[in-house]
Amino acid sequence: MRVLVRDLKAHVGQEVELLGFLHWRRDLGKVQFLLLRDRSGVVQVVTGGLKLPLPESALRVRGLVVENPKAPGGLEVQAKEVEVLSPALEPTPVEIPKEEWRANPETLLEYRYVTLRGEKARAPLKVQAALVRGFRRYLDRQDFTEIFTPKVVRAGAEGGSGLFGVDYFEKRAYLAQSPQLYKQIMVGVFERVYEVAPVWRMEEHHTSRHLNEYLSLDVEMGFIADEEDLMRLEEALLAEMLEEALNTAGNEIRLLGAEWPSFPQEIPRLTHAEAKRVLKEELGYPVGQDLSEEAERLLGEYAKERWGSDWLFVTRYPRSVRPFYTYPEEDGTTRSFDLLFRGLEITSGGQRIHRYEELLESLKAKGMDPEAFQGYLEVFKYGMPPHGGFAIGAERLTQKLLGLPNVRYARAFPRDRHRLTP
Ligand code: AMO
Repeated sequence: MRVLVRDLKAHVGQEVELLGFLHWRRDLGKVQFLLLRDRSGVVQVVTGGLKLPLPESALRVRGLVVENPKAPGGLEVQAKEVEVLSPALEPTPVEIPKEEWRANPETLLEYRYVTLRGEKARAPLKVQAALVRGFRRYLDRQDFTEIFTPKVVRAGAEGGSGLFGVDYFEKRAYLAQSPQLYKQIMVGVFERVYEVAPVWRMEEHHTSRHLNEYLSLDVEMGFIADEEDLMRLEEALLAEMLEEALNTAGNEIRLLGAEWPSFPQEIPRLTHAEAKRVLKEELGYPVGQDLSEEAERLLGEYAKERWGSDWLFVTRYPRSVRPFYTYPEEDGTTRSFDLLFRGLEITSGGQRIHRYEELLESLKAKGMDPEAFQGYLEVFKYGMPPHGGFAIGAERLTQKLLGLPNVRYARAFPRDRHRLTP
């Protein structure tokens, strides 16, 4: 019977068939020990008189499941037959089971097509898939519709810089920085929408939290009262995402020794003005309008200390630091928020301007060319409801949840300033 490694316990004393990869091998002459890895885990296999192929070869093993307290996981398979389905032709560039993925990032990323097979390397991707599943499931239940917007676009939605140009026949086009404008248009269609898709940012940063291509989890909702509705939605949404990850990727979370966050019913909120005051007066770290990486880290610590929370909403950013579509208040602030998780910004969002004239004004005030936003502006002549939304950076959330040293480990094939392969 064909079984997965994780189900072996139920088959002690029986003969089973396993399919997987040669994770590790040790040849003692008469007997050979090998570890077989499949999508669910790793198990020890003992065999005799066999010339084992190189690690990572694809194998089919038939054998008897026995208990062995000395074997990892307490079980072992005594092989009756080992078939090499496809032999590895070369030794792997790094040893997969020992992969010290914290130790040599460049090598690990360079050979990502095979280093990703390591249990620790692949774990964040499994957790991320679960987070995305929770995201979709919660929003589906709340009557949101999943949308698929173009990724080759006429103009950038998040400000002029940071766009990758593309040749689009005789025209200049760009890779989408976000689905912002399209998700707003789609609010006029479905009222509640979401999208899970990659976005591109041409940023020179070489930091542990920036990618040039990342997965954006976008939400947009119509007929809201204000940005408070959005923050409440995000609280419930995140709770379900975390729950789904814990329920379906618990092994991966444990393997990485991640400290799962407390999830407060209500995430504490701090206005931008108040955050600045706290930074200056209580933490001795004066800042300008933009909250630097360090400022966000300090606010994260502050939230932990003051409220025991890993999460913090910073709200009401000044107009000068938010995009043109953000809903302004009379006092120069906006109905906007960022969500910091353990001191890292994982979400930006807010209410949007929903009236044509105001939007036009706002574009001009930011020195942007309304021409470039034609297809978007038009829709505001046709009755757009008060609306707003937010976007979660999937890799950043995964990184912080799992305590990964770098956001690159939360993406299978990261694109950064110097990396375009594999
Ligand atoms: P913003 O530009 O703040 O907002 O992006 C939203 C979230 O995306 C993540 N993020 C990144 N992750 C990895 N590498 C990057 N270079 C990077 N840049 C951003 C962050 C960030 O919080 N349209 C708005 C969202 C909205 O208002 O709905 C937007 O794109 O987690």
